[in-house]
Amino acid sequence: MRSLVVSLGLATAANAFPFVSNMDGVDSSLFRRQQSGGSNPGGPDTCPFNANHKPAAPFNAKYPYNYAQNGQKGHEKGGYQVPAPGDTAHMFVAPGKNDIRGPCPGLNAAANHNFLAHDGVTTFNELVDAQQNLYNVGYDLALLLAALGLTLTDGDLVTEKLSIGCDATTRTSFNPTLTGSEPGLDGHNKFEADSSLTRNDFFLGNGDNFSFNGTLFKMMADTTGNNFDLKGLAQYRLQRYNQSRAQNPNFYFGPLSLLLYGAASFLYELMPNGNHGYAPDLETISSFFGAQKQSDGSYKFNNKEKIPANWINRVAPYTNNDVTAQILEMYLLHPVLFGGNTADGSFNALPNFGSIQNGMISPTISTTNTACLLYQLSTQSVPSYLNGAITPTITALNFIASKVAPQFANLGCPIPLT
Ligand code: HEM
Ligand SMILES: *[C@@H]1O[C@H](CO)[C@@H](O)[C@H](O)[C@H]1NC(C)=O
Ligand SMILES: *[C@@H]1O[C@H](CO)[C@@H](O)[C@H](O)[C@H]1NC(C)=O
Ligand SMILES: CC(=O)N[C@H]1CO[C@H](CO)[C@@H](O)[C@@H]1O
Repeated sequence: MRSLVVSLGLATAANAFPFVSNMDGVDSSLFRRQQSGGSNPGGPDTCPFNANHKPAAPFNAKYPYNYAQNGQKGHEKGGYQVPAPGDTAHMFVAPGKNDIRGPCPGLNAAANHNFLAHDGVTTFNELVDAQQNLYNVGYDLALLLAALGLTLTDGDLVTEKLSIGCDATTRTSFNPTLTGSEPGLDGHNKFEADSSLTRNDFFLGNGDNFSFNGTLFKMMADTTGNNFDLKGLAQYRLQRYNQSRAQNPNFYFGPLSLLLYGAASFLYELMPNGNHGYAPDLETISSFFGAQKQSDGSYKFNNKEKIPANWINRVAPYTNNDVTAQILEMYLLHPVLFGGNTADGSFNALPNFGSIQNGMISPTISTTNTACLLYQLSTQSVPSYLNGAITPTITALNFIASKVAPQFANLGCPIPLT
């Protein structure tokens, strides 16, 4: 009943990474390092438990936002203030010690404003509604991200529940014995990847790759000149790639890392404030990230990932096509090799995967490949670290087929048969 199979067998490894089978003494401890079970950071033992789970606050007739509810398509018309003046149901409430928060500032802020369940145990429908009502994410992208969240992290495809941070299997799973653990968004190398903007690499953080790191936030602010735009973030992503590749012996930059470019685009596409001329400025970005500047110029996390005051969301919906275009543009400003560091200290390029050929995305990538770029991540076996692959199960493919595929069918993406 697990939504994904992480195959670690050598046969699969040899398939996904032909060079692995030629390597002496493949270190099998590398397999285990990705599991954040038990009392490890992100594991179930230390994951907060809120006995008083309350679902997200839905919109109401007085404060309708984008009219998105029950996972359905809303109006896709932004340009309004969030939270609406007077709407106490979506006021900021800082997370308590029993609330789960994770690696995504966008979802953390949504939970702090009750657009997602405040305890951080959310559902597919809440994710789809919140993205539309709060950020004016287009329906197609809202569906894709929510589906990736559920399937790539072993969220529960029966209850459609997902933890936005650590392992909360006892609350997300319909039957923990059958499903096994559902690690939530903290789960490494599925959705959570190395060389994030403000999170440590899994290996460098002793397994904590989801907490805010103020040194990295400062580096991002400095590199972009406090203006978190496409050019600046492209440069910063290159710096982070270089840094991880040089310092993290277990660095892995696989196809899912494409999502990091997508997330970086959210800073200048989804977070900017209409009352600031939609500039991705320091004040706005600091508020969403909960980054508090100290008197010595450094940054500390204030545990208040918050929609800025008097914030007006974007006018046009941010769609699949929009985010794909930004991912490609940002990557192509500073193209880097996909692949990973290996035990012998060398770097191995990723074998061909979709639009990634010879370890790179070509600037002449075809229109179809472009459109299908993100869809492939949800429907194909994705190389996950050097000796494994994440293979969607039939259940996951069925889930994707019912939720997401209709949006892609007419783009000509290969729809897998289940
Ligand atoms: C269902 C929808 C979403 C899911 C499942 C999701 C999940 C994630 C995950 C797992 C990460 C960590 C990736 C990594 O660093 O390795 C992440 C990062 C990020 N997300 Fe989301 N996200 C969603 C929607 C959003 C939205 C709507 C926004 C913006 C408003 C957003 C903004 C960001 C940003 C800026 C980062 C980068 C943080 C950093 O690297 O420091 N996300 N998201
Ligand atoms: C934050 O990131 C920097 C740069 O990678 C690193 O040196 C530092 O140890 C990290 N801090 C924490 C608290 O993990
Ligand atoms: C990243 O590394 C490449 C190759 O080593 C180098 O050419 C480039 O200058 C580096 N860039 C940054 C921003 O660190
Ligand atoms: C296990 C571990 O190293 N945790 C650290 C990760 O980073 C945060 C800050 O970003 C620290 O507070 C943790 O101690």
